Parts: sequence; C-alpha cells; structure tokens
Amino acid sequence: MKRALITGITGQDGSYLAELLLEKGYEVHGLVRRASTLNRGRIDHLHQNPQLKLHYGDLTDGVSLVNLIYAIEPHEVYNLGAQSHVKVSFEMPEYTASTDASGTLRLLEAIRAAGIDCRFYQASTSEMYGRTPPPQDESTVFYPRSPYAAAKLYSHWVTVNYREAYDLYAVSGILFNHESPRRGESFVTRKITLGVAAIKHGVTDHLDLGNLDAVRDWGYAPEYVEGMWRMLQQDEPTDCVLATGEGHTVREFCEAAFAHAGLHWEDHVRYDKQYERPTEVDALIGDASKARELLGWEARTKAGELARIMVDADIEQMRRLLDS
Ligand code: NDP
Ligand code: GDR
Repeated sequence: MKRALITGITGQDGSYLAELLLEKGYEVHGLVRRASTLNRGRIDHLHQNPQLKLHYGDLTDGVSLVNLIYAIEPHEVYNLGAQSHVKVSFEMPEYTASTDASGTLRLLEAIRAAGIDCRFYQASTSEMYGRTPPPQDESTVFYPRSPYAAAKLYSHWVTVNYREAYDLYAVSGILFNHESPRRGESFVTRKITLGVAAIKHGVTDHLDLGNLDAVRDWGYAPEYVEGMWRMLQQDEPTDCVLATGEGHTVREFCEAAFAHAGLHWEDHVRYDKQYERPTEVDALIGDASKARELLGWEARTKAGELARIMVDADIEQMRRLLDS
C-alpha cells in the first residue's frame, strides 16, 4: 500500500487531495497544526477512515518534519501547507517566509536525509508571475509582487535544485487560482458567494471589496488535485501549469454570482480601500497546454459554472444555519 504525507491537509486543497488518495487506496498521513480549537472542519467527514492518520507538526518546526518523514517513510509527499493569503503576507512577511519558503527547504532536507525513495510535490503558484503579462506558461519569466509570491518562488527554485542536485523526483505544480465551496472565507470568490448568500437571506445588504479590475483564471479545486497526483505518476519529474486558460475580472465574477441569485451586484457592492494591496497582480491567465499533452489533464469547470456552484452551496449552508 502506498503511503502519502500531505502538509496543509486541513486546507481547501489538502481536504480534496486526501479524499482522492483515500479513494485510490493510499494510506494518507496529514500534518496538522495544534490550535486551541479544532481546525479540521474540512476533513471531519474522513475522520472514521482508518487509512487516514493525522500528526501534529508545523512547517516552521524542522524537528517535527524530520521525525515524521523517518516514522512514516512516505512514497509521496504533497507540500500544500502555507500561509496562503497574499494580502496577509504583507502584514506577516517573516512568518510567511518561514512557512512558505524555509518550510519547503526543511521538508526537502528531511526527505534527503532520510534517504528514502519518495516523490515530492510543491504547491507553486501563478502569483510567481506577478507583473509579467498573460498568457503565462512554464517558460514565462517570474516577477513576484508580494512576500507570499517571493517566498513561493524560493520554494519553486529549491524544488528544482533538489531535483537536479540529488536526483530527487521533485516537481512544482504552478497552479492558477482554484476555488470551491471549501475555499477560505477571506479569498475574493468565497467572500463574494458568502456575501451573496447573506444578502439573499436578508442577513445584510452590502458587501465591501477592493480592486474589482484584477483578472484571474479561476478553476475548480477538485479537478486541480487530480492534476497534482498525476504530476507524481510520470516517468520523469517535470513542472506543469494547471489553469483554465480563461481570464475574468473580479467585477465579472461578482456579476455572475449575484445574477445567479437574482440580484444586481451594483446594488450591494461597496468599495473599501483596506482590501487593496501595496502592490497588485493585475492579470493572470494560464496556458496549461503542457499538462494537457503530458498528463491528459484539462480544466472542465470554468468561472461562470464555478460561481454558480459556490453560490448554491453558500445559500444552502446559510439556510441550514439560519434554520437551526
Ligand atoms: P489553504 O489556505 O486553504 O490551506 C493552507 C493549509 O496550510 C492549511 O491546512 C493550514 O493549516 C496549513 N498551514 C498554514 N501554515 C502552516 C504551517 N506553518 N505549518 C503547517 N501547515 C500550515 O490553502 P489552499 O488549500 O487554497 O492551497 C494549498 C496550497 O496551494 C498552498 O500552499 C497555497 O499557497 C497553494 N496555492 C493555492 C492556490 C489556490 O488558488 N487555492 C493556487 C496556487 C497555489 P490550518 O488549517 O491550521 O490553518
Ligand atoms: P489571490 O486571491 O491573491 O489571487 O491569491 P484573492 O482571492 O485573495 O484575490 C484575488 C484578487 O481579488 C482582489 N480583491 C480582493 N481579494 C480579497 N481577498 N478580498 C477582497 O475583498 C478583494 N477585493 C478585491 C485582490 O486584490 C486580487 O487581485 C490566491 C491564493 O489562493 C494564493 O494562495 C494563490 O497562490 C493564488 O490565488 C494563485
């Protein structure tokens, strides 16, 4: 039986990846952070599965990573753990670097020191392209625009370096934005769909947002974790972009989400400067041709359908909450 270790298992992607690997018959080990309240809402439904094993640890704690790699001897490691909020990275730059940059190095060193045959997936990001205009693919020049993106760029290159220096099967998936009903509440798509649900149920009548002109390539998270897995099943390790190839502004996402609930976004959305970033990434639109050819992977769900899926889920969830 194959053993996988997932850092970030309690996050959006980690929860979908855990489901996928359990379905495929893996023994799945997850790194979880100790918190004063349980933070496992996204994987609660997997709790009874005996093939799922959770361990306390932290990407900022190298000893915990070394101990886990030695104890588990995983065949595959998916490094999804991160301080993943771009705006927050301007407020917590050093912590972001420790988790999102040095954390990757700690994990790679633990794997190298253990001398095990283990494949490594790094959660790289379209944010690394930053100021370089679209379309972006594997050969596009990087120009990070936040402490988050700069930290992720370090991890991207150190993953390449460990592949070349130590012959490790280590790859980066350069993933464009991907969303779902499990998306964190402070990312813009989820903030919008939660806002739509709250307005629809009469809980509030407005939603405060920042820059509506930013263009993003939004896909559906469950499809992207399948791509991660495929990247670790190839004969040769290589980095791949996963994206839909479609770009939409935040304004267009708003329009689609509000319209699906029979609302007009302009009646409810207000501008709030506090959501602007010191340096913005204006436009990200990915070219995933390599993933299509090599992995047979293609994004099926595009932004319009994604907005509908997320609005329906949030309206239903809020209805149940209000009824209870
Ligand atoms: P989430 O923010 O939903 O999840 C992040 C996960 O990382 C959580 O499980 C969190 O734990 C964990 N984590 C945070 N800090 C640490 C730490 N110091 N040590 C160990 N674990 C930690 O992110 P997503 O699921 O959306 O993204 C997964 C990965 O992919 C991230 O690395 C992100 O940067 C990257 N990425 C995401 C994209 C997207 O559009 N979603 C696109 C491209 C890359 P806790 O629950 O305790 O907070
Ligand atoms: P992003 O996602 O920065 O692309 O990073 P986010 O949803 O936070 O922002 C997307 C765009 O929307 C604009 N925006 C707002 N953003 C937030 N969060 N809140 C607002 O109120 C708001 N108003 C406008 C932003 O300025 C931005 O232009 C995500 C994360 O998942 C990263 O971890 C990942 O690497 C990248 O996607 C790819």
